[in-house]
Amino acid sequence: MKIKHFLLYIFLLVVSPSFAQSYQPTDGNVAARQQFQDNKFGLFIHWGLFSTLADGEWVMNNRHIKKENYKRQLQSFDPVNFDAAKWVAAAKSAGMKYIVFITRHHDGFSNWDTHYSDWKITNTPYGKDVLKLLADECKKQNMKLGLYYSLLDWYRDDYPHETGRTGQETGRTAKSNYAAYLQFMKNQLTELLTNYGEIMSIWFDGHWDQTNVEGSKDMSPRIDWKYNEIYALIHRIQPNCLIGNNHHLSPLPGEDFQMFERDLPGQNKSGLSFQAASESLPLETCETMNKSWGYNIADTDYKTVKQCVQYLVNAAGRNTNFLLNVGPMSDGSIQPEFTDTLKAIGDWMNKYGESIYGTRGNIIEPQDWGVVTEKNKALYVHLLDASEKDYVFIPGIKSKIISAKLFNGNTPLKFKQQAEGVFVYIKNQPLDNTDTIIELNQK
Ligand code: FHN
Repeated sequence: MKIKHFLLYIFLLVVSPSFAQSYQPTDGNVAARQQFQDNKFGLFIHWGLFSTLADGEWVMNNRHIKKENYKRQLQSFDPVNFDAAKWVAAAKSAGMKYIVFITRHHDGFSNWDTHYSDWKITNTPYGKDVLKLLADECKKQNMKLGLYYSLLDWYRDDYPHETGRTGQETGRTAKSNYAAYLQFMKNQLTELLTNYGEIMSIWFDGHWDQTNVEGSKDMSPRIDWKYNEIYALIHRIQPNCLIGNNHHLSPLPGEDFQMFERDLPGQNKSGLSFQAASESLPLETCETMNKSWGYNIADTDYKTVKQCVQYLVNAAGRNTNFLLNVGPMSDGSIQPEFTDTLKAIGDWMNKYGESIYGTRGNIIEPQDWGVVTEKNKALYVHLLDASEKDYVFIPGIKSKIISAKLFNGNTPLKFKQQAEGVFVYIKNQPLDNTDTIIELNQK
């Protein structure tokens, strides 16, 4: 570790605890966390100027495009088929209760009419403030709205690009100035939290640009992001707004929820999730419907409805929300492969949502056969493995079980409760290939 980084790390260690002690979420914030957990399921929308190149949201970095050249896409971004009502309806059709929208991704392009940059949607031929249109529509359709905001910027000179892991080839030569960049972010966040109504969450991303790769021994940041100032500003303007930061680390002081990317808590398939799950904060995991976040014309590796539903159930069983992504096309429409899947998930949620919404997970450890969720007196045993069995054994249930039935059709099931757990007998019962739900009622 360089001496400069070491000193910064020590500084953060000293400063953070005092900040941790000073942040007390308001009652409204605590209630918002619970509401967030009850809602369980949201739509992530990766969309912006990058969508015009149809090669994912990292296209500027991956194709080594200089900002002077990338800038030309401003002329090409004319999302004439953008219809906020359709986006919100797509989320509703899946049974989703919230949307998290990219306000500004790593290419630095702002999807709203910011006063602090010309690099924005209102300077395209389209000219409209899509965030305003989306926020109004969410309000109308009773859909919560969270805002993704990239801390990392491949476009601005004042972002500390010299120490960044990415964005090294966008042609920036001027020296960075974090104080100026921080002020810019504060100004933008103030706009976002002042002009667009109630904001459910600010979803930060990009911290990892200023650390070693995930899993390294030294994960200290190369800059002091001054999160204490950023987070305090957000909570001052909207105390109920939930702050989450996709830094791929354990939660930092001042954060209200923890997110995982392409992993359920406890897994690390993505190589990004070395951090343990918080035991006190709400959890969320996000995943793509194909392999890309932003629109990618060549990516047809679509997940099945079953995969998406099982991911949602697996997340709920781990007390975790699921944020499922779509990357709309540059014309503003969402491709039918995505809307069809959303609708099919919604059909499943219409039948079985009772065992997901408002539940809590981590009742027992995830098992080979699936997971358990709980609401009031009901335990929902989600049997995700449809291979023939005579019984399911649910370990570690301490409460007294008074009845067991198949959720679908209400067929009563025989069961036996012992000190080590509950056996539910399912021989010859119809098993669902996606999720067979057994409802246990507790005394
Ligand atoms: O670099 C981003 C990526 O484009 C996408 O936004 C995901 C969503 O979780 N987060 C970052 C990678 O960790």
